[in-house]
Amino acid sequence: MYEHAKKAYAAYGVDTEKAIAALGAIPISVHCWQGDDVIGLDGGGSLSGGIQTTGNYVGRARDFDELTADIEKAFSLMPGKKRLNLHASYAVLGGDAGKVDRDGYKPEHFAKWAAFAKNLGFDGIDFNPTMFSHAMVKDGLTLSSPDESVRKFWVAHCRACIKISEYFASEFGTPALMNIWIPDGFKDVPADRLTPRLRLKKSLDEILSVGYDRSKVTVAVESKVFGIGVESYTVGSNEFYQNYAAKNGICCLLDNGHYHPLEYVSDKIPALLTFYDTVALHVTRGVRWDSDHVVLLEDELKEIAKEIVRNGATEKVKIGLDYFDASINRLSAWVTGQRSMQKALLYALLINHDELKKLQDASDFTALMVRQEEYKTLPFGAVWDEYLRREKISADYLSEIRKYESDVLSARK
Ligand code: RNT
Ligand code: ZN
Repeated sequence: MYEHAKKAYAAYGVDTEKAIAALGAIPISVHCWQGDDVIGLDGGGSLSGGIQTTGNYVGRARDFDELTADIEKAFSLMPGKKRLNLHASYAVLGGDAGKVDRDGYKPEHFAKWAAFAKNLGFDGIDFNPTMFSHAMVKDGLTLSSPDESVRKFWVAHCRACIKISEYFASEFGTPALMNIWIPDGFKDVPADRLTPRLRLKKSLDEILSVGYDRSKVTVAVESKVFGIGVESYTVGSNEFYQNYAAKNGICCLLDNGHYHPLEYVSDKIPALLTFYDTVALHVTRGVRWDSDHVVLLEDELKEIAKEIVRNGATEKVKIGLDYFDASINRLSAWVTGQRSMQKALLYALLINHDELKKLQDASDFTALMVRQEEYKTLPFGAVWDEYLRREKISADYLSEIRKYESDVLSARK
């Protein structure tokens, strides 16, 4: 079947061998937080900050050993190059538990993660300050808080996180992305939309002044349109962060659940690539809202992948995953989402973009439409199966996961 597919694609001027090789080299940063419903290990206990997991499927990972066991199993079923995306709330505090708070976290609190990820051959670790699920989130505010002790606490946390990101970059020899997302906003109509943003700007300035090696750490800022309980105003809006990033030489992170449902993040990628060397993504699937459903091979995901591939931006665009489903087997959720991203990238790599671009420039929109439709029924699945075979990954992950569920997860009650 692969030989047949190879010929079918060759007729379009597409080399399936090149596509397979290119796919294996594109890193995907896989989030650790699908395994435990974004609870973390540092005592937060429950999720807050306008984000939510729903469902109560058996087997949530409750500690470092369970979470790493699940990551090891799930990641073994994911093809391609993988990075681990960690949140600060996954600190392994050991004897420092109860003594050190998030403003004092150090690389040593993440040494176990670095060792674990190295052992499994990950490309690197990306990092995120955790500014939710914590007592110092006051009235829903962090970096934009009018309470100086709150604002300063979170500035210190982010500064600490930059140092931890730098540590990960040094350990792995690959740059780490450090993404800042805050829940700050208001449920109802605010009286002042400017001052909180001025405070957020000041906080970001103070964070970046920590002094760090920009070749090792890429700081990103993630905007959002609204969250649960903060529907009327979000301090870290799209315009706010895009301007901040542009003026300060940092990176924008686009989460495709964070815009109005009629906006497309696929279209925002080339807009940002016009101006930025690096663009970061949180790939998710919003169903009617920012619901963070498991990523599936849908049209918008294919469009996102096309924008990365056809603009030669596989190194510029940092692909990260961000979804959390607690209503189904969490490992299956993890693997399905990661494989969907890989499939979308492969789909995009199996298109003769030069030909399509020429048709566009020649205003031959008739042929352009016909060609694009033809790609949809080419034997994509045969190339995908061949890719999995070469990655030594079984196409069937469901039975592996079911076995893990009965052997390991079902005992977690
Ligand atoms: C929330 C943001 C944020 C989080 C993770 C856990 O709306 O998308 O990225 O989902 O950091
Ligand atoms: Zn996100």
